[in-house]
Amino acid sequence: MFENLSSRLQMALRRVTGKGQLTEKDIDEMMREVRLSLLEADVNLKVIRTFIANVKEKALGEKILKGLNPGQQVLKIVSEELTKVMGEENVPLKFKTAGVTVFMTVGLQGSGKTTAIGKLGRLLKKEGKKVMFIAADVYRPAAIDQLKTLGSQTDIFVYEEGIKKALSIVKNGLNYAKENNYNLVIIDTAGRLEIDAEMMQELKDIKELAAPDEILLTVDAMMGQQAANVGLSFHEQLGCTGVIVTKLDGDTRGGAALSIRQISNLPIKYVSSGEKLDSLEVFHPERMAKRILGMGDMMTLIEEATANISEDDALNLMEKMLSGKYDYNDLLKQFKMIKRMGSLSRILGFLPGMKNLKQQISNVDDKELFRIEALVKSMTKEERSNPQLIEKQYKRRRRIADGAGMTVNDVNKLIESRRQQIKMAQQMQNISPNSPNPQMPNIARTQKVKKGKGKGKGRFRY
Ligand SMILES: Nc1nc2c(ncn2[C@@H]2O[C@H](COP(=O)(O)OP(=O)(O)O)[C@@H](O)[C@H]2O)c(=O)[nH]1
Ligand SMILES: [Mg+2]
Repeated sequence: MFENLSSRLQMALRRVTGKGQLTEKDIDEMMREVRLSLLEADVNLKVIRTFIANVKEKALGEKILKGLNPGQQVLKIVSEELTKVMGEENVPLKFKTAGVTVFMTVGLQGSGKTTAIGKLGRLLKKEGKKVMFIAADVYRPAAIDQLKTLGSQTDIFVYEEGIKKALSIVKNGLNYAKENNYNLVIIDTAGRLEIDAEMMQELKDIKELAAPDEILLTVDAMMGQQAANVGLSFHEQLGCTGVIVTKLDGDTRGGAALSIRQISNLPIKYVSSGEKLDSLEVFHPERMAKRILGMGDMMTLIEEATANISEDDALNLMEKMLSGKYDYNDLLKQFKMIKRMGSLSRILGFLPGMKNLKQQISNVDDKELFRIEALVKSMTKEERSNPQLIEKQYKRRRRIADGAGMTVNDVNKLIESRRQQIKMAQQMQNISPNSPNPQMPNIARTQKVKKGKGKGKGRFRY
C-alpha cells in the first residue's frame, strides 16, 4: 500500500530526522522532495499546496528549529498534516438501532463495488450482523453470478431475480429481508465506464426507494485523479456518505485516493488492497499516515491479532517456548495464526521500520512458510511432538526431506529455526522490563492476573 510514496517520503524525511540541528534550508530541501514524491504519487495539486504550506509554517517555527530533536518534531508535523489530509479520524458506518439497515455501493464499472460488498459483508457478519445482499446490477448476467459466488464464499444470502428491473428487485429484496429478519442489506448496483443519465436516474430511484443508511462510493486507486473526479460526480448527484478506496495494492500511484477526502469532503471508511476476501480494512487516517511514514501501525496489528488469535493459544505457545517444549505441532499452529491474519509480509508492513525489509523479503517469505509447512506435514506424529527424534537420526531427516520433495539441508534449517525461536523467546523474556526476576517467567504472573480478575477473555496482553 502506497509503497512508492512511502519510500520516497521516508527518504526525504531522512534528511532531517537524523540531524541535531536544522536550518531553514534543510526544511526547504526536504519539503521540495516531499512535494515531488506527492506529485509523483498523483496527489491532487491543490491538496499538495495546502499540505506543504501547513507543514512549512509549523516546521519553521522557532520552537521547532531550536528545540530538542528538531528532526523528530518535523516528522511528527508531517505525520499530523498527512493525517489531516486523509481526514483526521475514522468515521464509522451508520447502523439503524432497529429494523433493517441498508447500504448501497455506487461507482464506475470495474471500480470494485461487487468485490467490496463481499468483503464488507464478511466483516460485518463476523461482527454479528445478519447480512443479505441484493443483486441489482442487472445489465450483465456475470455480475449477478459474481455476487452469488461471493455470497456462497461468505455464506451470505443473495437476493436476486435475474435480469429484471433493478428497482423492483430492490423493493422485493427489502421486503424479503424484513420478513426473514435480516438486519443489514447491501445493494450491489450497476456502474458504467462513463457516467450516464439513465444509470444515474436508476440509482436515484433506488436511493429514494431504499433510503439507504450509507451510500458508499468505490474509487479505484489505480485509475488516478481523472477517475477519482468522474467517481465524484456520483457524490454530486446522489449525496454519498463515504468512500471505499479499492486496489491500493496496485501501488505506483494511489495519491488520487489520498486526495479524495480534501476534494469531496467525504470520509474514507474502508480501504481494499487485494482481490481476496480478507483484504478490506477499516480506514484510520492517523494509522495510515504513520504506516506511510514508516512509523508503523501497531494498533491495527494488535486489533487484528486479538480478533484472530485467542489469548489462550498465545499464552500456551509462549509458555511452551519458554519451557523448551515447543514442538513442530506448535510451529504449524503458529503458521495457521499467521495465515488467519493474511500473510507474513502483510504483518511486517504494520511494524515500524519494516517497510524496506518487507519489500526485500515479501513473497519469498510467504513461500518459505509453505515449504516449512510441507516439511512438518511429512513428519510422523511422534516426530512432530518429539523434536529430538529427528535431531538424532539422519534416516528420519532423509525420509522427511524426500516426503516433502526437499533436501536434508532444508530439514536441518527447520531444526535450527525451531531452536532459534525458543532461544529468542527466552531472551526476550529475560530482558523484559516487567520482569524483575529474570529467572521467573513473566508468563506465569500474567496468567495469575488473568485468573484473578477473570477479565479480557479472548484477548491477550502486551
Ligand atoms: N488488485 C485488486 N483488485 C481488486 C480489488 N477490488 C476489486 N478488484 C478487482 O477489480 C475487478 C472489478 O471489481 P468488481 O468488484 O467486479 O467491480 P464493479 O464493477 O465495481 O462491481 C475485479 O477483477 C476484482 O477482482 C482490490 O482491492 N485489489
Ligand atoms: Mg459489480
